[in-house]
Amino acid sequence: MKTIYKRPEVLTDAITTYCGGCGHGIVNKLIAELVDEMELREKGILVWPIGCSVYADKYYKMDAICALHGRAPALATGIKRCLPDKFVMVYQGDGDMVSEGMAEIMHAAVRAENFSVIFINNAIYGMTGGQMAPTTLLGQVTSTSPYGRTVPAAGYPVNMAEIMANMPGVCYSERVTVNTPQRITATKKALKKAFELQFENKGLSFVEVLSPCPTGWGQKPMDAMKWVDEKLIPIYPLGVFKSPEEVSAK
Ligand SMILES: Cc1ncc(C[n+]2csc(CCOP(=O)(O)OP(=O)(O)O)c2C)c(N)n1
Ligand code: SF4
Repeated sequence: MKTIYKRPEVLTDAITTYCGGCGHGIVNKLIAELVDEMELREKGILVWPIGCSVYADKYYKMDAICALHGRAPALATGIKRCLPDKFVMVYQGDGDMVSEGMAEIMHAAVRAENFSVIFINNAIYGMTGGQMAPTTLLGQVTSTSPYGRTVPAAGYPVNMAEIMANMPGVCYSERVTVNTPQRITATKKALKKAFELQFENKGLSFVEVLSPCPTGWGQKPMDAMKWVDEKLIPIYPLGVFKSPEEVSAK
């Protein structure tokens, strides 16, 4: 009988710690599928963050390391510069990247480091109990903004995909989401492109994924999927903000 679907071979038997309806689980599986399809298992090193993905190194049968808070791009820089033939992927949440480690991602982009970055934007600190993150929306109620985020108290949400697109050292920046089957397919395509560009040595490739966090948002999984459409996408529009075609046309 023809196999039309199977569990990615790179995955271990570990049960993930993600909540039901969490976007991390979907993106983690897309990464596993791409590792299998692109034969990255032997040549890849995955750099994981602090946050709900902190245990992700246990999910893949391949080399991986967990970086301290926000430091994944700095750690990946060392790995990639020492082992330039390796495929290096960085994975970070919004608290980890934009709050704890904004300097690291910005300087990695400034230096045009040649690795791929997946940025999981769920507009909240998931792991530690739903606190406000730099990506939290104005008016969004979190455990540390019980009356909603305001500009005088906490400033504006940060649009990372647009910021990264403006950095000369970044070759590709796209924002995607995983709240429908079609968009999950589009996310896989974006990740594949980011991974492929690394083999062309064009600089940092960046994919932001709007990711539901039903637990942190205090919503049921299906409501969280709808909330992505209703609240997140208007502030964080989907799309390609920079592609190598544009870079070479300049
Ligand atoms: C220096 C330091 N600051 C903060 C924390 C607490 N902490 C651990 S994970 C995390 C944020 C995780 O949020 P995010 O990166 O958005 O990932 P998510 O859990 O939502 O996937 C924080 C604040 C810590 N352990 N150490
Ligand atoms: S708290 Fe949120 S981000 Fe963390 S595993 Fe649960 S749903 Fe996912």
